[in-house]
Amino acid sequence: MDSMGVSSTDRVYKFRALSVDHLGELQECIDELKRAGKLSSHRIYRSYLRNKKFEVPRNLPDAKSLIVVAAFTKLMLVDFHANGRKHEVMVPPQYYSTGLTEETLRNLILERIIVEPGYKIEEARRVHLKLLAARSGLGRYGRNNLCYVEGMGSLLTLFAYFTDCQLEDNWTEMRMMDYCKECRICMSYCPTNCITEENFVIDAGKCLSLYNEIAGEFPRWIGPKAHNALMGCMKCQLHCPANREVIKQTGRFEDVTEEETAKILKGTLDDKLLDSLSRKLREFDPTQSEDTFPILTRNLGALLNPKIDLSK
Ligand code: B12
Repeated sequence: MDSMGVSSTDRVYKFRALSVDHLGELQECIDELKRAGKLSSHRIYRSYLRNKKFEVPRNLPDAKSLIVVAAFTKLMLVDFHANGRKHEVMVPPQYYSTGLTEETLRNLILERIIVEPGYKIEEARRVHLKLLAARSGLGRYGRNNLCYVEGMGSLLTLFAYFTDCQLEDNWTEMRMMDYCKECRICMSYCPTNCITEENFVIDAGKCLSLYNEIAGEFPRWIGPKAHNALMGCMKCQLHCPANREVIKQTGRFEDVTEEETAKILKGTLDDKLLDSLSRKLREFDPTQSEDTFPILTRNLGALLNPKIDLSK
């Protein structure tokens, strides 16, 4: 399988396959790090990892290969109007809908990657995706622990599928990008110092994204200047030399009006606002329900409150 890129009219994907014979080795990579005390013991982080396991799925017991797919996903910007000014805010890949449906992905894999009819596929929801991408040669780790794919930088979404089709096995040594050998830019920009020299694995318990993706108050040790995106964090990716080209493709959402911004900051939600934000921010999670809207209020407040006077 040497042609690893697939593009449709408006999307770019890259993929690689691995034999399921490596599932044991893949799991051992994670278990070894756990035993060596290299993974943060933070409760929320551990809860994300708890349901992950490299194993053949029950409903596809004769799976032979795993296909890992990277879909290029742009950084987006949006202007929030407040107090007569525009405040530009980043919406990183991962936090808005690109419109890529499960059906589109399945069809892409069956028709463009497997091609021969009659094979089954099953989404691998419980695997560590970056490790799969790195060990299949699809991508390489950056010092910031993210996966970089040629032509996409780190701006991508990973997916994986099991199949009963035997595809070429691309098992590869795990490597860090050459770029990172002498570079420490991501370390110097990380607002919470979670990228260190001592441990290649980031200290996930300190990563801003761990806190701003979910409800609740921010811990006090996260300073007001740490916040930089509507959700997640862009600091370790934005200034990365390996992202220089792909950052140029940054897109823009429709502006959020003065009236809408004020409602978000006050936490007053109505159907009209939910509808409008869901459309403008392309289904950004906290615009999806009353339960998650307070996350938007908190995150936008952290970004704008130091800059605007809410009493006006
Ligand atoms: C848990 C999780 C988080 C946690 C923990 C992050 C983390 N680094 O583990 C939190 C909430 C903090 C988080 C944040 C983010 N996440 Co997240 N997250 C995940 C999730 C669910 C699991 C990740 C995981 O397995 N972690 C466990 C660790 C141990 O795995 P690892 O980081 O790959 O570590 C390996 C390397 O360190 C390597 N290693 C160890 N030593 C050495 C030494 C050398 C030299 C080398 C080369 C390698 C190496 O071995 C480790 C294990 O094999 C995945 C989805 C999935 N199902 O995989 C998304 C995922 C990793 N997240 C993603 C994204 C986009 C993000 C954010 C950028 C979002 C944002 N804008 O804020 C940040 C980035 C933070 C960062 N710098 O890593 C994308 C990554 C895309 C990419 N380009 O890599 C994923 C794959 C989701 C997706 N479907 O696309 N995330």
